[in-house]
Amino acid sequence: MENKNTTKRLTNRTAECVWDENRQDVITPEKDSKERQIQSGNETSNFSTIYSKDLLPEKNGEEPTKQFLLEVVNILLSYVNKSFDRTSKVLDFHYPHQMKEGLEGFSLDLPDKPDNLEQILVDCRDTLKYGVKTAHPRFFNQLSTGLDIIGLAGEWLTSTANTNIFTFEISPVFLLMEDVLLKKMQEKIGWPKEEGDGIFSPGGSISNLYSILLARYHRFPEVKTKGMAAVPKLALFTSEHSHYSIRKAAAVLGIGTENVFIIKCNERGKMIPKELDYSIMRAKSGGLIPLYVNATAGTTVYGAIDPLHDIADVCEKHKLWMHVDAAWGGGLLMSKEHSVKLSGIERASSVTWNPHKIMGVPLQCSAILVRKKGLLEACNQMCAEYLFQPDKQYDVSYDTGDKAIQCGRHVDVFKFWLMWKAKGTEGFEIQINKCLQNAEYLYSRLKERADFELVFKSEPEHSNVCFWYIPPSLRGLPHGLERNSKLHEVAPKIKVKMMEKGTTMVGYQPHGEKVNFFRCVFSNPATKKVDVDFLIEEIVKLGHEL
Ligand code: ABU
Repeated sequence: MENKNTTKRLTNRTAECVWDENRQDVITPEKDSKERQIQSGNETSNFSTIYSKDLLPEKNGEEPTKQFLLEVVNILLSYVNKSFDRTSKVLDFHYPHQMKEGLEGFSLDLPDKPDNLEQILVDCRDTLKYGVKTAHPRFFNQLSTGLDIIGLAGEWLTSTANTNIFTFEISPVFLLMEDVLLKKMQEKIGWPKEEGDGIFSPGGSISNLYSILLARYHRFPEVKTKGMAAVPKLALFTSEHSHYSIRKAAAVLGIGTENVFIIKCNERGKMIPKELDYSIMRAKSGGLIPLYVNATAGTTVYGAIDPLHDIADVCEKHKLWMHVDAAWGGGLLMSKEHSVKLSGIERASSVTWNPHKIMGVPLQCSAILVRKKGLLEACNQMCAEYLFQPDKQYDVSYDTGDKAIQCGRHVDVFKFWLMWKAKGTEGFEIQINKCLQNAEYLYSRLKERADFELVFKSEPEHSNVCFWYIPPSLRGLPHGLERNSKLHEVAPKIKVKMMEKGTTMVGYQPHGEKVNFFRCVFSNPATKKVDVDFLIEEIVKLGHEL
């Protein structure tokens, strides 16, 4: 499985290594020959004779560990540089069967005998090579894009610390950082200082699940011990443009997707508060107990922000829990220019906010923020004695892990805390404003062109721009079924070519009665106007013959 490129690359590595002179001084003839190979700079065969068992904590494992990790860093640095390089591809696409068959020495099969570290390094490099460069300035496919270098350092440090964020005992620094971040986020939401609680969770869907769990426990605390048999038939409300995780959480929590009432939106994708009011009354007259309303601040496809004050009024009228799913829109709270769009969020009982989206924190980083202090713990606490001993030597209120529905929890806060330190609040503001400026630019470019149609005519509220490309063959057709069915095929056909060519990536989907259209989202601060122009021209190039 010799790979010429790898051998060449590993040989070149010699010049890049920083040797530890002190370590070389203490080499003795008895030392392991592998270590001597490394220190003599005999690089070509180095890693091919070294195995993971030779690394720390193995005796004399310091030097091979250092050289191995330096090589890994070289691979990662090369990837980081390529990710930001406009002349490199966004992806080197291969179909699943091609990957499974194995590509140029890259095999997914797992061996019984260990592979040597040369192969492990090749595997690291190839894993990145055949993946997608989500930090590329021309990757517009997802809400989470970009690569923040400080955030990356934070993630590396987190993995190196390799601890679990459930008790102060084993995460003293990270737990206090989590507390600091949650308080800052609550302040941005606008809750009074004496209120507010929260926890970081593994993604927006889980944060949304927490919100329903809390709403149910708040109204029917007996559910914790007696289960759903002790609870009347509940009704939840969310808009037709909201995220599917609300319905999924209803299924998980035993409420049932049929008891999630889907509220109509206006043409801009915003929930219509009157429709919400009618729907709540209909649910009541059908014998259900309305419990919870999810308002969305930044819908997944349109980027629409529901009218939060009007929805809060309806919730107050019917005494319902108001949750705001601001997974996507929460970042706008960091911008003086755009935070006003979320006015009313301070009236919510709970908020989902994903810093791993437009704030650019490396995946994953999502918070569920709850206005009522103590509710999270009361709802989820199980007091496992082996972990949450009440007689520890410190204030055990810092053992926040029992607020979570998980036991083990990844540390998602350090990279976020480090980024906030490195940018300041104003750095996030600049970054977010830039993303929205890119969206405004794309919107204004498309508006003036005859070969594109915008899905909604008004200016973007967030950084989503939704549009159809109309190839010449469809331009003369009258609007109707035939045109729609042809138009429905355009975006997927362009997307296939785009993936195979690897120059850019943008998502598409149908929505309601609207046939397949592109959704371009901006969350990467590396993207510039030139990339927006590139996207437009690339779509035209790939689609004009269709
Ligand atoms: N709500 C999860 C992210 C969806 C997206 O990136 O399009």
